[in-house]
Amino acid sequence: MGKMFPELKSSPVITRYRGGKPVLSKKNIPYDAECIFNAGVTKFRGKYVMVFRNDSQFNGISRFGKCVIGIAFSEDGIHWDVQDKPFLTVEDMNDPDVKRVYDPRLTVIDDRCYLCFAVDTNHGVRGGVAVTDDFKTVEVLSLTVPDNRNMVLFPEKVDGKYVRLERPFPVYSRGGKDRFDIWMSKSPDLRYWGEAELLLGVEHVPYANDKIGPGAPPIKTKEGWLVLFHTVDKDTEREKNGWEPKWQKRYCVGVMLLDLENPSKVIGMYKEPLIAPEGDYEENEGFRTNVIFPGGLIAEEDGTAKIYYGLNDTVECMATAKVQDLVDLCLGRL
Ligand code: BMA
Repeated sequence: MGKMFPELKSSPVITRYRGGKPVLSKKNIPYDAECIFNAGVTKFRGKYVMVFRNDSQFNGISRFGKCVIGIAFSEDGIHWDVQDKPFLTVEDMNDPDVKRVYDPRLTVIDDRCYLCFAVDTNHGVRGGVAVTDDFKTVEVLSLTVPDNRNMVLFPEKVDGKYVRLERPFPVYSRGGKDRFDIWMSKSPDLRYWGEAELLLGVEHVPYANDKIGPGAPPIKTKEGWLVLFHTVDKDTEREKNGWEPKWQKRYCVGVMLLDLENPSKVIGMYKEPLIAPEGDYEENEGFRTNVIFPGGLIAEEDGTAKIYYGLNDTVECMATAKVQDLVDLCLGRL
């Protein structure tokens, strides 16, 4: 199992919006909704856009019968106008092999809005890249071979190529256990992906013992690409929690900085969690417990960062920080 990490705390540079209470939850959704979480958020043509995962039709034990990707718009990134209909559903994929679409991420590149999302199929989990200009029609550009997910796109080409972070989960070669890392690959056109290389392994994160994966799409700063990722530590001593019969993982947010010209080079990483689950609401309530799952990072003109995260696979929350503080944490200045 490896090392256990009993106490993990969030960095003091983080402020939880409304003390950690949701910015979006099932009560805001005009259709069948139970758990609203793991959203992707970006700013597109002057408006904030959020695409979120909505699980519904809970079986009372551990599974949901339905999962769609909903959509909401906002003028301020805080108050959300949820659209009447979901943005993307299994039916939209027109592929009988697809069973579920979820965990969307958004990146604007050259005034087009790109979506990365996870696609469960009868033959494994595939990572999708799609594009939209109007949030009504979506064109799927590529789907990975299984098993891969948690993909995020960089907001511009680097050295002439599109870049993404991704998280394959090779169980067979890793002893049948979770032990999954963050990878990077590149593309000339967002359809054909290659030049895959390992970016960050679980062993590089001092407070993870299980798996890590991309979280929010990277943002550009003067000193490097700023990346929020998720980290998992597992402790078999953890009891049943939340609505699930057994849940022994804890998800935190990590932060790292990648070289601007050569993003496969990690130039700094905060050695502790940026955000860790704390307090009763985060540690004991919801479908699962102890899950902070980042999916959106927006840098505002005043130097503030908005960090969007799914909490406990149940609601969507937000925290703020100064972008410079996040960079300074990565570079060991704080
Ligand atoms: C991961 C994914 C996420 C989820 C997380 C915590 O494996 O399924 O969608 O938020 O587990 O349950």
